[in-house]
Amino acid sequence: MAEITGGELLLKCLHAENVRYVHAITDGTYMMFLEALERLGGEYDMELIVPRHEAAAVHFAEAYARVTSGPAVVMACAGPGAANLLSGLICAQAEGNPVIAITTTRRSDIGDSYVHQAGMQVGNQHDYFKAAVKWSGKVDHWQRIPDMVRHAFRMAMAGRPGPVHLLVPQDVLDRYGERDSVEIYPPEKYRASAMTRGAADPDLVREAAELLVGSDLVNLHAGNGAERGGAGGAVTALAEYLGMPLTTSSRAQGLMPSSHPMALHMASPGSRLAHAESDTLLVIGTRLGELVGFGKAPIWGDPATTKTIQIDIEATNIGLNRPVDIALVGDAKVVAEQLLAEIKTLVDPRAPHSKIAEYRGYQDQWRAGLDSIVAGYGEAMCVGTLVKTCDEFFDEQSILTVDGGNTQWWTLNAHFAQAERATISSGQFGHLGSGFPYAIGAKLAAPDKTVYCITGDSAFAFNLQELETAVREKLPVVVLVSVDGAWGMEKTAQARTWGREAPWFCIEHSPVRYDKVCEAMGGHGEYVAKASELVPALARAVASGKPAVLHCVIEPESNIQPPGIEVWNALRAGKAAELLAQQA
Ligand SMILES: Cc1ncc(C[n+]2csc(CCOP(=O)(O)OP(=O)(O)O)c2C)c(N)n1
Ligand SMILES: [Mg+2]
Repeated sequence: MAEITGGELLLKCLHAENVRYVHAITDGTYMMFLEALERLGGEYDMELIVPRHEAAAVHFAEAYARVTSGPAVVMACAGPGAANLLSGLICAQAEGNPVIAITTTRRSDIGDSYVHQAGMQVGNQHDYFKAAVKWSGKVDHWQRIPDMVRHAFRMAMAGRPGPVHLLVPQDVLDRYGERDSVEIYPPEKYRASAMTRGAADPDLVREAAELLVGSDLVNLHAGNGAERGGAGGAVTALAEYLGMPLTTSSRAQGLMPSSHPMALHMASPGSRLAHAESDTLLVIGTRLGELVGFGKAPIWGDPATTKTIQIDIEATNIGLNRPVDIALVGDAKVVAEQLLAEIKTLVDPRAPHSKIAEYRGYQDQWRAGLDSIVAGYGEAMCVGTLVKTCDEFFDEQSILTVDGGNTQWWTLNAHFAQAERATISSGQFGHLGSGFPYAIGAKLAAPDKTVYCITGDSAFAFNLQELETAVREKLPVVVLVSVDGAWGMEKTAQARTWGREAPWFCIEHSPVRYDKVCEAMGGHGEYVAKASELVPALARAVASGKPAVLHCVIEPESNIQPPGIEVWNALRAGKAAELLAQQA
């Protein structure tokens, strides 16, 4: 007979999920959890990572989840700590990242229900989390901790992953109970996502295989779900067997290495032609959202003539933006493997479709255009200079995190990803401030990989206090800050809507030396004003073994109409047809 606190019980439940890090700014309301962590953390291989802002902690956890394809945990205190988590969680919800957020309240006798009596640090916490996350629950009793933790992980990981919230009042954590009166068991016993990867209906797989084999040109288009499912190898093998051009959403870049002769860069005209000209679309793990014109013609073939097979683990994603002919509900990797096995029973391998070389030809021309923009700046720099240099400097397994307005646009357009789960950005939510914390989370998840971040200067400043966290935790990430001294993308918006800039928008920042900020926080700083200085500065940054910031001076003019922005302008204005006509 042994009594343990609610704090220890919570810790044991997280340990059952093999939680490695708890990201949290500590607080008096959960001292019993911290007491247990101090005592058992070594044995359980669980550590506390203390951020300098709770929203940044959520971004750490998001990136950790992306790199590992598993859940990640953040914790925050009653009231303000919980409030700060919210913006990060709203981002995680948009990005589909399974972050388990645990917040405390003050003791139940002075907690949320008494907010009108002016309790200190109380608020309608449960209510405002409910709107922000996939699922939110409150633990009312010591005995219910294991059930509620299990459900939190179950909900976070089921179907399309997403953040969840679990509220645990301080008195529930403080209370003692009999250890043996509750059961703790591993995720394989309670959540489907840990037990089975989810295969699709074999009859439908057969039907899909027949449709694919009977089609001339198939565009295999993969997204977030394929990346999350670690489906790169399976999807590549499938594309190779039938000789299909492979395209991806921006977040699945690198699923098939860009160097692979059948891969098309998401921003290249080759990708858009593959979408438009194929007889059949094989869509894996993506909702076909706004950034690809919602899967509609003329960016994509007309559904009346172009067949669509959609694979998704989330049944509610089927047919979301485009009517489908065959729906395969299941895990991207498993279903891609099922499909390939079935196809092998029908046909021998096929040579790459002749259209692929044509599309790659357009892609090469487009890429040469990007290169000449970069070369045109000479010793001056644009974001493309940073991206091209980093693509050559860092090894192919390195993880790139991206943030900023036009800096992000430039980077995702110009970067040629070579590895899966190695390009991380808030592509769906466009959440400024996420990129640098993403680098920290990625480094925690993959300590042996090089992690670097290319970020706009404004975006970086949202969470640059986390340099101190990176220094303290000895996480040597390299941050290239693209300094146009402005909220560059807002200049684009002004040009688009007003045809002019408006200085009262405070679009220009006062000068800040981001390299010096990093030095002041104990990291390594480099000031880079010329293209030829970049590689030596990167080499010194890596050699320093510390978190490093390269203050990269870019030409402000180069950051107002970045390459590819015309695609976004056309999509948002409903003028995709005109764009395609121009490119024809
Ligand atoms: C948290 C947040 N606030 C505001 C915006 C709107 N916004 C989008 S891009 C942008 C400017 C970004 O500037 P910077 O990070 O310096 O990148 P640049 O465009 O200059 O390359 C703003 C304000 C946003 N996406 N996210
Ligand atoms: Mg900027």
